[in-house]
Amino acid sequence: MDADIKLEDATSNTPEMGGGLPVVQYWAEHTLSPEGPKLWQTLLHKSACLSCAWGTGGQKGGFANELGETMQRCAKSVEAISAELQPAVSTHFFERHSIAELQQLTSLEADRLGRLSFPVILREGKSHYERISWDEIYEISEAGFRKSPERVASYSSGRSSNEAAYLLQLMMRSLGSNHLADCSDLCHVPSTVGLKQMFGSGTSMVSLDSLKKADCVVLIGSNAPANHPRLMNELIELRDRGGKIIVVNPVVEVGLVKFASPAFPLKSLFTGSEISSLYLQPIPGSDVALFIGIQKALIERNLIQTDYLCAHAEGWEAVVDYAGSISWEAIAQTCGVSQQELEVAAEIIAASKGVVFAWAMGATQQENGVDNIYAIANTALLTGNAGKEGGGTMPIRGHSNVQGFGSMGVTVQLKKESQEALEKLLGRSLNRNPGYRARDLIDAADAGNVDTLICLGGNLYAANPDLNQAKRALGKIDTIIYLATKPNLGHFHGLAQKNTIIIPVFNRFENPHQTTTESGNNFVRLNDVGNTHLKDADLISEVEFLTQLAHRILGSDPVDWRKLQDTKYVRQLIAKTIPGFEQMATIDETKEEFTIAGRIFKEPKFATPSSKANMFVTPLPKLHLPEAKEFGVPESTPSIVLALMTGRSYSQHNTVVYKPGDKYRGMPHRNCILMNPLDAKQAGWQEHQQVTVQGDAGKLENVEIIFGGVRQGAAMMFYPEVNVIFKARIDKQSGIPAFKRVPVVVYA
Ligand SMILES: Nc1nc2c(c(=O)[nH]1)N[C@H]1C(S)=C(S)[C@@H](COP(=O)(O)OP(=O)(O)OC[C@H]3O[C@@H](n4cnc5c(=O)[nH]c(N)nc54)[C@H](O)[C@@H]3O)O[C@H]1N2
Ligand SMILES: Nc1nc2c(c(=O)[nH]1)N[C@H]1C(S)=C(S)[C@@H](COP(=O)(O)OP(=O)(O)OC[C@H]3O[C@@H](n4cnc5c(=O)[nH]c(N)nc54)[C@H](O)[C@@H]3O)O[C@H]1N2
Ligand code: SF4
Ligand SMILES: [Mo]
Repeated sequence: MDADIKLEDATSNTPEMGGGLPVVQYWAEHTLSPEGPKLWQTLLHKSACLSCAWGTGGQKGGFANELGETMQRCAKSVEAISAELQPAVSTHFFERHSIAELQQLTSLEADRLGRLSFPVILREGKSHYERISWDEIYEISEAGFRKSPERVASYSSGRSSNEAAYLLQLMMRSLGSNHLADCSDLCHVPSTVGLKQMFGSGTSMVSLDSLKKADCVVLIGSNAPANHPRLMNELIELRDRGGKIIVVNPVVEVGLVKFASPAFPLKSLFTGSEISSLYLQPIPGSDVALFIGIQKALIERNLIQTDYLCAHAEGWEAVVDYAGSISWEAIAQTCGVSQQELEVAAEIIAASKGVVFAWAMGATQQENGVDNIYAIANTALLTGNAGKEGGGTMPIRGHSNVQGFGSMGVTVQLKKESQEALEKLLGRSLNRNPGYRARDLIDAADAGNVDTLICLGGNLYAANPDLNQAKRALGKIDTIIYLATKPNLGHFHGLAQKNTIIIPVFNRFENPHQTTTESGNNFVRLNDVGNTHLKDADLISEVEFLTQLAHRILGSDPVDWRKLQDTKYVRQLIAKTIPGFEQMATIDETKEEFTIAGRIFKEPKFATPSSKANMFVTPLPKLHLPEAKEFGVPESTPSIVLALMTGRSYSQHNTVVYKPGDKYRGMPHRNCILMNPLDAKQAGWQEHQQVTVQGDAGKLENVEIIFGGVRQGAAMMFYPEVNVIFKARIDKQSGIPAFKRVPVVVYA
């Protein structure tokens, strides 16, 4: 930790540990409330948790992980379920409230309107959404998708099922479009791109049972206590068996220092468990430099595994040479972490038997996101920690089925095997033009190149940087079809030029069909059918809508879309066309959930043509912040330029806010900026003072300063609100926007 930051000062507003009694209290409040019985029923339903990709629940029961260990449901799961169990938006709501009024709602207010329970349309020139018949929905949608394939697109978010995802891509590819933008384009796309290059497989190579054998975890850019709470159980157990945890994060997240998990009530609920053994606080966006430093320390101490590298890796000599050629001064200056600390990290890693390198958005949402993945995985390889029991690379995935979407072919980089299998199925070659990723889609729409867009869940508008651009871009699309469970900001701001349709769908635990999902650990879950609490609701399943639409546009040859309304047949197609999913063919009979073949590497034999890992040199990033005057702030105004990290508060799920504040960071509401006390004091400001925070696309005013354990020169704010102030700066290798290093100027 930086010598100049005292954790006590920075975190005087926060609880002394993550998790703890507030979590139990939250459970009790909800499960004992009037919604309690339905909540319990849903928690016990045999389906995967809606919230994160850790993937609790399924056939082994609502509380079990894939190894059958129970007590694995967290409060975030309850939060997600309870939002879905809200009553319906009232029948006359949209007649009574104009778009202008709806646009005044905050994310939380939009979500609190309740569940969508009937389809609506906003027609060109009209001020209100109105109810629409299914016939007209299909007419408009069909006309929309009969446009040129290059001008139709989809966006999706990883809460829907594998079956819906598969059908979406099959419909789009049958139409001749590759424009399958997905939330992963804003999330783990650098992990997918980077890991595929290196290991031939774009997902985690570590299974849960292998993680349980690790004696060291390097946790990079993850706020797991809030976003993947059950991963904390694994970290607690690792510390209990004498293992070490190195945290890499510019912010001291209190739950990564100490965490009290309700899964270990006697042991830890009151005292908490120590999590980090070493806490490194780099400058935002500098992780490549930090890992080059660790590599350099390993090389200088002769701690790299040369025999392993010779046998199992290509390109390692260049990586070693590069780390050797960069000076310690340049490394320490770029990442803001001292040589000494990096040497300690290197020694811990080298002394451990099995090291898992795990990361989330702090590593991926950067202008050099793919280089971050390379640098992390290079470090794993240099120490022989890829392809072994208890070691490896582990991206911590986001949405509960986001990884399944990628596997199902909702990606602009379709696997060769799948492409060939789909071509065989469709009896013709697929479009080879690269499709739009999420950011390309916004830019293409802004340039007037998109006529029709279907959004399978999500909130494309609010998930993007530069909300004014996103709004303008979506406004140039003729027809937008949103399939959603609950209203969100996108439905009120992301409006098409002619027709915006919102179609209410069943969620995972209500679905009339069996569905499957895939966790971040490559484990496929089978979700039982369910029913909805909504009375007289006119909901549709995603599978039914997609197959009906595809049938209208494409007929029944070569694909009999209507037959695919029975999802068993979709699973049979998946088994035939998606490598590693062969077991899908029998899952309906066996009910056996399974680990996808060819992804978990317990031996250093990878999925590349040579079976060796490919290593790539990662250039030291040149991090530069503009001066205040470049933002147009005069020198006479006291100001400070900071690297702003944007992310999630404790009680939100992506663009959907459940509760305003974040008690674990001491931030009482959403219009706060978490700052280092020294930065604020140097600018002459007090805690709780209000400031303006300005980026290159706009500003937010009356932002309250909160002192926190964030390193000097950096700050943190919450999305989606903050997305109005900055433009996208993109990683050229993966197309992801740099949400975690936004240059801003702050002034009073
Ligand atoms: N409850 C809940 N669970 C969720 C979600 C949710 O919104 N709510 N969202 C889901 C989704 S889609 C995702 S992608 C995941 C997100 O899970 P996370 O990635 O854990 O979430 P973020 O809030 O984006 O921030 C991650 C961390 O990155 C750190 N960070 C910022 N910049 C840097 C940097 O330059 N370097 C390093 N090393 N660290 C940095 C931040 O301080 C923060 O602690 O969670 C999933 N689970
Ligand atoms: N500044 C900043 N911006 C970011 C990020 C950041 O860290 N900082 N993170 C990025 C990341 S990692 C992600 S993943 C994106 C998230 O982007 P998205 O995935 O696009 O957004 P969500 O907020 O998760 O979408 C929520 C909506 O999904 C709908 N929904 C929920 N369940 C279902 C279902 O079963 N079916 C259907 N059809 N709809 C459903 C509901 O209507 C709900 O309102 O945001 C990105 N944007
Ligand atoms: S860790 Fe993730 S998958 Fe498991 S219960 Fe919590 S939110 Fe659900
Ligand atoms: Mo995400």
